[in-house]
Amino acid sequence: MSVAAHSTNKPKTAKSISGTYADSPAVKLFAQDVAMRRDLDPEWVQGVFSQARKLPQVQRWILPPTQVTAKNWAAYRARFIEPIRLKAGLAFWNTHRVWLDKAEADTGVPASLIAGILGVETLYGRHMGDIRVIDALMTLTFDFPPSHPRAAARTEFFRSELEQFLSLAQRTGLDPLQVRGSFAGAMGMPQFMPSSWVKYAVDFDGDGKVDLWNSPADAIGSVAYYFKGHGWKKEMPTHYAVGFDASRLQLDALLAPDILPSFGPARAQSLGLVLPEAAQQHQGLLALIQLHNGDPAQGGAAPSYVLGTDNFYAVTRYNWSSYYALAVIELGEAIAALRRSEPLPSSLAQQAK
Ligand SMILES: [Ca+2]
Repeated sequence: MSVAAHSTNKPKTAKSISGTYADSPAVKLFAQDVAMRRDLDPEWVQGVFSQARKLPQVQRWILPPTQVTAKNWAAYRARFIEPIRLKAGLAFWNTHRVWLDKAEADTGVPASLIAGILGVETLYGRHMGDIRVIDALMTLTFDFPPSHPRAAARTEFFRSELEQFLSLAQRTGLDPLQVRGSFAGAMGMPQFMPSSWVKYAVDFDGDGKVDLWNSPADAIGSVAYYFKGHGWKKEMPTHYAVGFDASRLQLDALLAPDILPSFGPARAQSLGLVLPEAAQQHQGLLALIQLHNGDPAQGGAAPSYVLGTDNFYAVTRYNWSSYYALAVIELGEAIAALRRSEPLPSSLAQQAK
């Protein structure tokens, strides 16, 4: 009997169980623990866990890229501020302007920022992810790749998200075996992780349930409340343009705190920055945000710089990247300009027609 023939004669049950978590003692122990702490039915929790599947592709996708290419703001920006997203954003804003206006009035978070987030995250609900969230979160909790540089901390993070996902499903009547999202477990038009859903998601259209997949109103309101919860300051700009006085520039000192606003306008100027009038009057601290445009040694352009405020920092709480934050902000501003029928920068005007 060949090996192949032998393997096809395996009992069917063995095949159906492989790649699941049904027989894992660690999972059973965790199920009991979660059920007790979260006041859930232990049999229900174990039943859900035992139907989850380990996804090897999730283990691969969670790893940092092996080939590190130089960061490139111009290229990153071009991925998001492009004709399809601009058009979809304009249509979304026109269709749902009542909810965007209400969100801005309730929280002070600009409609443009909300439109920018939903555009960058999912192209206004077109790409919300089709991985079962339970499979993603179980894989990242019980089979997180040990080669990841922060494996222990990330495992802990996903364990907590898994718990909150179950608790949320139980509370809201969502079927945890049906819910789909990104490979990291982010859900709906705004790609909320379970913990963000628990803390910030709102029933903005008042139909009695929070639905971040099918209710643009709920998605809009939830993004606004996410930023309100992360310290959004009404009327404050996200960033200013900035120049340099080469004669007294201390770039290392300015870049040391990274994206965390750390310098008052006077201090920023003493370290060699040239601030526009509005930034000189800014009430609060500023950060010098550096965005690389490829490796200058390989023919890349010089970096781009902006002065970030506390509100720029708040945008990075959605996704911890200054490139992400500025893309979101600029996409929202470009759509706002389209709504006002203002001419776009020439690079976009042709494309957006
Ligand atoms: Ca709702």
